Amino acid sequence: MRRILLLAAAAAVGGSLLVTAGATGATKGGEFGDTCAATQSGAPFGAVFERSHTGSPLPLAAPVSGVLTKWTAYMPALFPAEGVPPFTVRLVRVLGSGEVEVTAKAALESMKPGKNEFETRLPIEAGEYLAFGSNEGGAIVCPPPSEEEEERGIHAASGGIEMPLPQPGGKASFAASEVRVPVSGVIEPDVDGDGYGDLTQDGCPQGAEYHGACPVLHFAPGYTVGNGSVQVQVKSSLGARVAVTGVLPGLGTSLGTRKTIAAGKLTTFNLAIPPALGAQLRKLDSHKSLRVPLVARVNRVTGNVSTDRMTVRIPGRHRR
Ligand SMILES: [Ca+2]
Repeated sequence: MRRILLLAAAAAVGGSLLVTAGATGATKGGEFGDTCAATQSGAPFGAVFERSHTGSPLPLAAPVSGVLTKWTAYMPALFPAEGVPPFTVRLVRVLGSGEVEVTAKAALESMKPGKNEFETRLPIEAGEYLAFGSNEGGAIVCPPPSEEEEERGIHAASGGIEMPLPQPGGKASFAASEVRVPVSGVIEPDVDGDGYGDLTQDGCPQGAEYHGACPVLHFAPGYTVGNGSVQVQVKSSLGARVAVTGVLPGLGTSLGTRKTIAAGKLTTFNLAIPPALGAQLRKLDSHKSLRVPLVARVNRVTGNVSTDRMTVRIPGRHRR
């Protein structure tokens, strides 16, 4: 007993290290499917998807759009080691009475007894279902509600798809069934729309062009003020399209330029001094200077993750 308690505590600590508070809520919101443990195989379909089940703790259809990042199959505790073909899930959308379209398909996986968890990365739309099956037929399912459960008003509705199962983009007819389907899935948001789940798969959910870390930008501390321009240098941790801009306080005008820079190399940006700024500088005593705040920003990365800031001082040009 003591051993079991210790293991449970270790699992709780491990779990809390892996998920942040925000991720927990989002992951919970994105769980769907049925966690019933399969007890029977050989349902006369290639794949089955569950549409409803009275009192189901989870929604059966995808509750939100995003990326399917994980799917879990709950196999019988006693399960033959051999002779079971690999299984997978297809995402299906019900088109009308008795027809589905397959929108995506995960990799085929070998099943072991009990809980089987698999990572995946499939775009999913709200309302789609997980259809569980193998390429060789003989779906593994949970039994339909018992007579006694039906008397208590518990019903299940599912759709059975016959062989051969369609590939993504294909359509198939389905037959109504009352079996339950032992698979659940986790959906993560994909705000940048790059097909990587923003919580666990996307190192840069602020920009669709980056899936690892977002680029990190740095201004070199020095800069040069010329007659018609200001030169600054910027370095990026990754190749990136970078814009350097400055807003001139009180002038309502801005300076800026953009270029594509290679990873890890200081690159010069030449910021032309606009006429309005030139005019102001000619009125400003040469022993004074104008402070212009600059910001470097990676194109199409939102927020402040891929930005750096510096202020340049541009001396006045009025000599008495
Ligand atoms: Ca993403």
